[in-house]
Amino acid sequence: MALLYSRRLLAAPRLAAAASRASSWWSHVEMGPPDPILGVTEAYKRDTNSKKMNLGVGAYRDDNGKPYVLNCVRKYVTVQGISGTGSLRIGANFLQRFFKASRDVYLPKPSWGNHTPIFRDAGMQLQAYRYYDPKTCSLDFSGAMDDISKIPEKSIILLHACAHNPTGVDPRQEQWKELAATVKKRNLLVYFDMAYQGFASGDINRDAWAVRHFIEQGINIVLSQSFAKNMGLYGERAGAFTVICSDADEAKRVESQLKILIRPMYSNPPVNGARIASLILNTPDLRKEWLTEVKGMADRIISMRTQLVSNLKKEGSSHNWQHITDQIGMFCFTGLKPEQVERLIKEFSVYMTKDGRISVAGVTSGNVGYLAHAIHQVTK
Ligand code: PGU
Repeated sequence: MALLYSRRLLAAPRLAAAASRASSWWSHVEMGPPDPILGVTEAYKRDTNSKKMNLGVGAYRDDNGKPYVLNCVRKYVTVQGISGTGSLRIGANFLQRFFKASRDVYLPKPSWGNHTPIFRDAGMQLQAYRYYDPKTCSLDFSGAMDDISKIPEKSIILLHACAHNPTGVDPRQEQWKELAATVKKRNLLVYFDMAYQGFASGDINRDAWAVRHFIEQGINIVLSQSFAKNMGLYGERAGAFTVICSDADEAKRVESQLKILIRPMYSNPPVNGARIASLILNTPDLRKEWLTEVKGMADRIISMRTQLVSNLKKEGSSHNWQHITDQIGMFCFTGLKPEQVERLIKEFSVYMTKDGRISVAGVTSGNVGYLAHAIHQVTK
């Protein structure tokens, strides 16, 4: 395939040169044997007999001899989006156009800053539910459950699938179960934002647990995914928006409307990042290497959390910094106040968002000591 392709590309301009060449470097190259399995298909394709049968390749066919797409696969409609942000925006516009039950989208307090303009610009209304307790720097689970159980039926709730941004605080599996039960009882539409799959635990399957649990519970979710972080494809803008439908027919209808939505926005997404992502996911060796690298990235972040805390102790800080190691994912919600953040920036050139969030990905064994020193100076 690659050879044919390059020959096609090169044939015309090289033609004259080829005519004057005495011999080729490759004249000794013999015809290779056909592949024992795929070669059968090639021979089958060349055959003109109308009764021909291909019993060579082990790929399932239906009773009409056609490739069979499993029904459970047909229930997913996935469209490629422009990274996480673009995929969220497709979803927001889709809800605005087709979710007739409500305009209200409930975000965790706090949430990623861009969620608000994404949904607002798509014509939705933003509401909030309690999520984080600044006093304990951890999940306010009872507050969240209390608020969620009062959300009007058939509203939309946004959940961070894993590695919540900016707090680094996720529900535990038992808490996700309770949450799913309440969401089901209230008949809410769940919008999962999954921008950090792999960064919470280092394991992409474990990080997909909540999304899968909701689907297993029969909750028809929508999902935005980004491959920016877990594949390091930031500039490629590879992402996806998925709607879980109740049957294949519904999926077809939803897909047709998503295409209609996307056509006037940007017509088609760029192919390069998506090709890289699909190659990694579908090539066993690359997939294995990728999973190891994701774990490596997550582990380095975890080790920086530990080193930051031990360096703070070394500095003589008497505060309880346990939340730094308790929190997960790329971010740590330090609990630093805006004036302390300002001092860190002005006096130490340590930059972070005003809400006291640090991207632990930016901490290294070379600068963790300096960071701990700076934090200690503004918090003692
Ligand atoms: N959803 C969440 C929860 C995010 O944190 C981000 C990126 C996205 C979606 C969007 O991902 P993209 O694939 O990059 O479109 N948040 C990062 C990146 C900076 C930004 O704000 O775009 C962050 O630092 O919060």
